[in-house]
Amino acid sequence: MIVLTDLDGTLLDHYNYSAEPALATIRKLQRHRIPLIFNTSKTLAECEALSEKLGLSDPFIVENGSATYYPKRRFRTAPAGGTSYGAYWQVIAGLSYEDIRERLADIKPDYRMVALSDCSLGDICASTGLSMTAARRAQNRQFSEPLIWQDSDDALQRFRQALADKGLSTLRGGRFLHVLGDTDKGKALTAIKAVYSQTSATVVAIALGDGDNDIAMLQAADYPVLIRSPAHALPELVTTRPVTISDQTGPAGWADSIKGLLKKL
Ligand code: 2M8
Ligand code: MG
Ligand code: MG
Repeated sequence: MIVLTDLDGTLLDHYNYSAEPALATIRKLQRHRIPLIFNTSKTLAECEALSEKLGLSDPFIVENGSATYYPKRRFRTAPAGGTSYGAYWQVIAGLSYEDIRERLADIKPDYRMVALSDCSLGDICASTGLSMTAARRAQNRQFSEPLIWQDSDDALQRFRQALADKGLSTLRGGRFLHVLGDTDKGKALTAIKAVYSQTSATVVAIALGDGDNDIAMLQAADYPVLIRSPAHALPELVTTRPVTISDQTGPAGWADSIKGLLKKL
């Protein structure tokens, strides 16, 4: 069994980014040697810091499926497509940040939006509730550009088409609209499940998320879990698999849902 989880609004509280209500359940997964894999909009720098804080040593998938980092101390040899990146094997599925910025540059002036990378650190802290250190890690992007969309829904449709013509796609997170290459959290789940399947006979994937950008991951999972949000409605999930919907929001709902599934499976 493997567990893939979104971070903001799922394992972490939407407002204060705390995982506290989930800590005992994280330890339970560790005792059972069940990998806990972040699958998030966040950056490598953000994932590394959180992974260390929570005492984890599992892989993580960053920037909405754009790249997966496998710690070398857990994975002796490179997974398919992996190249050495410091203490990790890096498998890239998306486009580089520079490439995205370049493709976006021609389209951007036609719409009203602000890119995260053009915001001051103070503005990021104010709009997200992140600390200065955390905001710096969020700005350290490799594969995607989060935008604060300020234009109409009609304009958004045209923007999406213009992006598609340039090989870019968009995904909606809790606060930002993310521009990235042709990838998502679902493709990343399928790829990492294949890696685990090389060493285990049956790999079952539980996935937990609260937002639109989690839908592809939840559809690719064996046991999808929708986590309620204090800030927005549940996203619409169409699947034939048994869906768990948390009663509580954020990390408290995360913990209850995992405990329920562990009892059942
Ligand atoms: C952004 O990601 C969240 C994920 O749902 C969002 O779109 O609201 C990213 O910039 C991430 O790196 C950052 O930590 C987060 C902070 O709220 O916002
Ligand atoms: Mg989320
Ligand atoms: Mg997210």
